[in-house]
Amino acid sequence: MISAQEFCDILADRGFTTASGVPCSHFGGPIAHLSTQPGRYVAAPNEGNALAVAAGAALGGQRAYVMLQNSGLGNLINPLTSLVMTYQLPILTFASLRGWPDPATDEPQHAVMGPATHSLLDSVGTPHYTLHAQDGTEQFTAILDAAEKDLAELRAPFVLVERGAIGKATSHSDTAPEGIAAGTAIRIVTDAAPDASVIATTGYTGRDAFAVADRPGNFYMQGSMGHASSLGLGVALTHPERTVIVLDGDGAALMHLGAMSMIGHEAPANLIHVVLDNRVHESTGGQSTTSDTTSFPEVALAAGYVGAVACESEDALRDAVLQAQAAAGPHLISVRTLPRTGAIPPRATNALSPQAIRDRFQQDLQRP
Ligand SMILES: Cc1ncc(C[n+]2csc(CCOP(=O)(O)OP(=O)(O)O)c2C)c(N)n1
Repeated sequence: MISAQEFCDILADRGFTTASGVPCSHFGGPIAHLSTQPGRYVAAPNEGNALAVAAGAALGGQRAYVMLQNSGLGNLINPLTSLVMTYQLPILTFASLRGWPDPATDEPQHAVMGPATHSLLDSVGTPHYTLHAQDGTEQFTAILDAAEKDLAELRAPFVLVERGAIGKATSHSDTAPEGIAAGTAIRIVTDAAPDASVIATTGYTGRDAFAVADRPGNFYMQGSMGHASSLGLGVALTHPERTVIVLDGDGAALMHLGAMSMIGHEAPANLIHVVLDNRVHESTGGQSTTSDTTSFPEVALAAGYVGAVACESEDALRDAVLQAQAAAGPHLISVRTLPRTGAIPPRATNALSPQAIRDRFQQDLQRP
């Protein structure tokens, strides 16, 4: 293992002074380390944006690198192939290896991408190296030496990073957290809408929802970060008689913010989009999102939602959910939530297979 500081310093010594990315817990250390120094890390909403930021930096004459979870390769493959490889921009990318080498030791949402990561990069013809958990600075330096040759040939090498290959660093925030506990907020929403179908975004939100308010009408969306509201739209359009609630995270909502324009345009009267805004990617270690400078209610109203409110208290949240059910939507409810404390509850897929989650959700939709 190399430490987070070593990772960043070795890259900085080679002229890679800035980075962009979307968090994976594998990169929690470097992101926390870089985030303490202004201008060294651009927190991107999705992996394609991160790569394009690095491409822009390369155009501007700077060396930047990208960090992402391999589940985000889908977001990145378009700008990789059509921008970076087409214009031959030398970018260095670090991708984690969730679901690899043995997908059975990881969560089900990584089972397809884990074993496919190396061959996916092979299929687009971009070079890649693997940083193993036991590797030290010597191996890391050798990998970077090889990657430098690719960069000199205007290629875009990837370094695939095993779990535990890079050390952790503690992230800290100067601002005191405020808001409602996430589990409490979820319970308030589901209690106020007992007949609703509920779609919970990936990460801790789905775990909390499973712990505090499991019911057959809940769909726990592990993976597909940022697509909970689009899935909710599809369900809402198919079942206009049913209230559909999306429990989103700020990081996830920002990842595919364009979904809000689609929802505003389609205007499903029965959709309530709840954003649990804790200002961080808590599920991957608490890296900041950019939600402190984005107002979800204002975005929603500008995108065509019928109603949008920010709730500061438990009573306000309860009232907002009741009112949203009484009037045609789509509605957005934004709630400031606190960082979780104590043990995080287990994932729904510890108890239910993805297929069981699908089947009971579909059966529940048939309920009169
Ligand atoms: C495409 C993609 N990129 C990255 C991840 C890794 N990931 C899982 S949960 C998560 C954070 C989600 O943040 P947010 O929506 O704010 O919810 P919170 O964790 O704060 O509850 C991230 C980055 C992922 N699952 N998918």
